[in-house]
Amino acid sequence: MSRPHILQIGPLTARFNANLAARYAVTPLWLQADPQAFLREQGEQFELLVSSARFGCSVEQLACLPNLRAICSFGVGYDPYPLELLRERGIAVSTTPDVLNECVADLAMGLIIDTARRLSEGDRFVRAGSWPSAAFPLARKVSGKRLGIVGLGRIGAAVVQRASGFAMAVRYHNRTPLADCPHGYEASLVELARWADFLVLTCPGGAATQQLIGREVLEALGPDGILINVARGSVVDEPALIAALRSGALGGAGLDVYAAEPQVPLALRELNNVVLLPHIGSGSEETRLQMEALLLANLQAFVEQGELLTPL
Ligand code: NAP
Ligand code: 8YV
Repeated sequence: MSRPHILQIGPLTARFNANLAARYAVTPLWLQADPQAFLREQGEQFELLVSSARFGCSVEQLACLPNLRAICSFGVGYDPYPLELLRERGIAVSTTPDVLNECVADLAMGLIIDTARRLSEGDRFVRAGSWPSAAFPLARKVSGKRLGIVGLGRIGAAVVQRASGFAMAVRYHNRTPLADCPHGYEASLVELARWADFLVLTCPGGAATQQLIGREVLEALGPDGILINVARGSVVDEPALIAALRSGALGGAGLDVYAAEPQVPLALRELNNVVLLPHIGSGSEETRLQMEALLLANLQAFVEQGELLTPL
C-alpha cells in the first residue's frame, strides 16, 4: 500500500520532520520555489495537512486544497486557522492540548516572580558591575498576593495549582462561570484587574479576544499591578501597554507573546519594568517531544481509523 501523502506548511524540529518523513510521503510547502503556485497546480492531491499554532493555514491555501480532510496542528492555539471555513468544509482539526499545560504554567509563574522580584533586572545590574557603587531597588513580594486569571481553562488551572503553593488568593474571568469552581468569578475584567496584584492571561487569541486588555483594564491593575501574558499578543492593546508602563500607570509586565512576533517594539525593549521572553511557554525538550508525539498520534489515528484523538 502506498504511504499517505501529507502537505506540511512550515518546518518543525529536524527530529519531527524526519519522523514525519519516515512514516509518510511529505511535501514541505515552505521549500517550494513558489508555494502558492505549487498549491494551485498540485493542491488537489492532498487530503492531510500538518501545520502549527505558528504557521496555521490561510484561506488562499485552503482554496487550493479541495480534497483536504484533516489538519494536524502542533501547539494548542488555533488562532491562525480560519475555523468557520474549516467547519463549513467539514475539515477536522487536531491540536496538542494538555501536554504543554505544566510548562506554560511554570513559565507564567517564572514571569510573575521575575517581574515582581526584579530577577532579570538584578542580573543586568550585577553583570553591568553596578553593585559596588549602587543599591539595587526593593522589589514586590509574590507570596500571599492576589492572582486574577483571564481564561481559566487547562493552562489557567495549572497556573492556579502552582499559585496555591504561594498562598495566593485567586479570582478569574471567563465568558462563562465554571461550575464547582472554588475561586471567585468576576464578570468584569476591569473589576478583576482592580482586585488583582497579578493579572495572568491564559485565554485563546483570535478575533473574540482581540485587545481584550486595553487602557481601562491596565489602569485598573494600577501602579502596583503586574500583567503577565502567556496567551497571545493580540489579546493586549500593545501601544496602551507601553504607555501605561512608561507613565507608571501600570507597575510591570512579564510577556512571552507580542502583537507582531518575532518583532518586539523598541519602546518595550527599552523599559526596565518588563521581562521579555521569545514565546517559549512550551519550549522544553520534554514538552516539545510530547507535542510532536501527540501530533503524530493524531495523524496515525486519522489515517487508520478516520478519527482524530484530540480534535478541536
Ligand atoms: P483552554 O483550555 O481552551 O482555556 C481557554 C480559557 O479561556 C477557557 O477557560 C475559556 O473559557 C476562556 N476564554 C475563551 N474565550 C474567552 C474570551 N473571549 N474572554 C474570556 N475568556 C475566554 O485553552 P488552553 O489549553 O488553556 O490554552 C489557552 C491559550 O494559551 C491557547 O489558546 C494559546 O493561545 C495560549 N498558549 C500559549 C503558549 C505559549 O507558548 N505562550 C503555549 C500554549 C498555549 P470560556 O470559554 O468560558 O470563555
Ligand atoms: C507553540 C503555542 O510553541 O501551543 C501554542 O499555542 O503558542 C506554543 O506552544 C507554538 O506556537 C507552536 O508553533
